[in-house]
Order: sequence, then structure tokens, then C-alpha cells
Amino acid sequence: MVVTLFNLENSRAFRVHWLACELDIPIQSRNYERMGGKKAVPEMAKDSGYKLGKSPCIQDGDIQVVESANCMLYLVERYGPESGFIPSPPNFAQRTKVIGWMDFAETIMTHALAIIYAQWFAEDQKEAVKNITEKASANVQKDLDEIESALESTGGPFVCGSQITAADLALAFSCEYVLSKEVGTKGHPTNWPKIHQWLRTLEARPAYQKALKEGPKYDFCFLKNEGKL
Ligand SMILES: N[C@@H](CCC(=O)N[C@@H](CS)C(=O)NCC(=O)O)C(=O)O
Repeated sequence: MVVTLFNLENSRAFRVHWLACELDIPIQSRNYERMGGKKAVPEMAKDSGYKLGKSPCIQDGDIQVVESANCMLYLVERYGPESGFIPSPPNFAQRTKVIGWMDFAETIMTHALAIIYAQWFAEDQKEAVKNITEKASANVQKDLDEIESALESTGGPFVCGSQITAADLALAFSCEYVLSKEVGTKGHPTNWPKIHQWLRTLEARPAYQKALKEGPKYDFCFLKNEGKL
């Protein structure tokens, strides 16, 4: 059976597609565009049956899975429990680290959204946008500092140490987004050197590149933007 991924351009769905490629799960990527770079085209909600119209959403037989972290957990538990991408119990020490970072990517690290929403929805209120951007940028930068220091303390090359995990895939999207689009990171191109190195290591993986090739438009890949892919 082929898993279907409702895959919106430039979105968190990239995490899920990339993980499926890492685990060699046959996946059908149904690719969708955003309207004017913002909301998803309405066909995506109609096709996926997920009324909220968000991506990622996967359909596996009669099972629908939403939320990127949940989709990742589902794929690992169902198709790659021994893969180490999310360590299974009783390896609680590593498991909680990995899931902790996956949660971090989708909770704390969404500080950047405050900036994006201010830009999208209050574009005529320049002073307010400037204030929100300044305040939220400090938080975006602290989030990156936290990842930078994890890469330092574990010795890398991955965020939880020597083995790649779902934590890397979840965090990579968040980092690629804020760094490549300069959301909250403008004026700091050389900060977070370990993150920059880690992202390029991840982007060089065959599974990352397979997802890039099969999926919809994805503008946040540094190696591609630097003409190295
Ligand atoms: N917490 C959710 C967020 C899902 C989400 O907001 N997806 C965005 C793309 S990154 C989306 O589908 N936006 C399209 C829209 O709102 O029309 C997850 O991790 O999957």
C-alpha cells in the first residue's frame, strides 16, 4: 500500500516527505501550491478531507494522520520502529530527547510566525510590524542559540549526537525557514555556524534530495540556493 502525502509547497510537510524517503517508505506526494505565497489552494482540503486545510496530512489506507510531528511518529512506529529515528521504549533517555526537540520545533520555535503574521496581516501598520519584528526576533535568535549549543554539547554531527533522528528533520525545517528567509535573523548571516554546517550535512543526504525532487516547490534549501545541488 502506498502512503499518500498531501504536500503543500514551502511547508512543514517537507519533514514528513523527507522522513518517508529516509525510511524507504513508498509515498505518493500530492503537491499543492499556495495562493500568493500564503494560504493553500482550496483543492488541498477537498482532496485530503482535512477541513482545516493544513499540510502535512497523510492518508494510509483508512487512517488519516495530521500534524507534522504526529505524522513522523506514525511513520516511524509503523514502518521503521528499529530505524532509530525515534528511539523506542525502554530507551527513554534518547526517546524523550528526540520527542522533546520535535515538540520544540512546533511550539517554542514558532516565534517566527509572529513576525510573518504581522507582515501578512498588518502591512499598513509599519510601526507595529517593526516593534513586533524586533521583539519576536530576540526570541527566534534565542531558539537558534539553544540548537547551536546542543550541537556543541552533543558533539554532533546531529542534534542528539552521532545518529540522525527525527529531531534533526523537525528542527531543520524550522531553521532553514528562519535563516534562509531571514525571519527574525536579519543582519546575523554568520551567527550559528554549527547550525549552518549541520543543515548542509543534512541537505546533502540522498533522502533529503529525493524529497526535494519529488515534492512541491521548496525554497529553503541552502545547498540548492547556493547552486551546489
Ligand atoms: N502544527 C502543524 C502546522 C500545520 C500548518 O500550519 N501548515 C501550514 C504550512 S507550514 C499550512 O498548511 N498552511 C496552509 C494554510 O493555512 O492555508 C504541523 O506541524 O503540521
